[in-house]
Amino acid sequence: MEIQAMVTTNEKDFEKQTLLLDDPKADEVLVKIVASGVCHTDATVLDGTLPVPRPAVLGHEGSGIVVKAGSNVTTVQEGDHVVLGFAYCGHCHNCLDGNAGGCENMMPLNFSGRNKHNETPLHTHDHQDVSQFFGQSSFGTYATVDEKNVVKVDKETDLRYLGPFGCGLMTGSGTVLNSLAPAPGTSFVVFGTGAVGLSGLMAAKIAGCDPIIAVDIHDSRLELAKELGATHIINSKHENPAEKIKEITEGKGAHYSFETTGVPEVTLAALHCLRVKGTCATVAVGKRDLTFNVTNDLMINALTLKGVIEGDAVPQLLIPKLVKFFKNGRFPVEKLAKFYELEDIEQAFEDSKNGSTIKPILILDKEYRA
Ligand code: CXF
Repeated sequence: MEIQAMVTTNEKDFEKQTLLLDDPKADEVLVKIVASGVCHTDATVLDGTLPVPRPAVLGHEGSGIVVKAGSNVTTVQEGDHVVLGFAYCGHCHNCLDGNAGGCENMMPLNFSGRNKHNETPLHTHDHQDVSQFFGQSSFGTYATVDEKNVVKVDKETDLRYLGPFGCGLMTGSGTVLNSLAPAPGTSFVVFGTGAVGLSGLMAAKIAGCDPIIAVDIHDSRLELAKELGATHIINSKHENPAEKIKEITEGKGAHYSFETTGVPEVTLAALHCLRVKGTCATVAVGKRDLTFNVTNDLMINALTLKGVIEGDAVPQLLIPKLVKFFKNGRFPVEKLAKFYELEDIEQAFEDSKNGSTIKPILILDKEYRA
């Protein structure tokens, strides 16, 4: 079928084109995309930090409605509302162990441009392959995806807000709920109050952390962090975060820190603010190297520094929980989101980069009504 998509070519970051999309195979689902979040990882593909073969259709925070399900598909049917998650193999050790975020095939399945059949369902009219991204490519009006990429959600919830649950918001909340798994009453610090950091903060509140400390360089974001549950805020332009955090935690330091910026100096601060045996989780994609002394900055305080992908989550387990939290007001994503038309994609990326919008969401189906 023909679809409209924003194509990333060698010449242009985004060009609206008509493409051909393959019908779903037996284990695949055709989804009409309603909306798609814009995530920092899309931008890291544009700047070459995490390359994807071009031409490509980016976008990996899609939400939509099932149009057709392949003959072997059992978890969704035509008309179901779905959030699209990342691609995972389902058969490696980590997938079988309940950690699809740690899928051993994560990079080829999500960044090579091809799916598990080593194919892409996207083509130009002159039969050139177009890379599929994260097994979905949600900057297009329809997507043909593997069944494991779709998570059924209830029909009452406004689908336009749910796409980011498939990546950024799952990464932030899953890192806290699954990976750090803090006990109630433990201290938590988030460095960076973008969509990932704030979803980690909301999850820390759900988990019962206290204190919850947010660190950033923008006062407006810190105010929002307070509204969402931060008990303390620190503008690291004006205060030394590690010293201030020690003060707040009676001289001991925090049990947990969550690093979302990718800035080496910030990562070091996220280690230095911890108490003995504390843990820092990082999810950031950054370009610059970090130099640190393994003995003094890590070992001597028995610290753990761990990288986390996609919140150590199985999307089918975490996303429905997040939707429940969204509906009962404990995960107020609407406070982070701003809607854009697909044609304004460049503006959406620009606003995300300059910090004026925390989570841009592109509307692909203008007719959709919640
Ligand atoms: C990505 C981050 C880089 C590794 C794969 C998963 N997460 C979200 O965009």
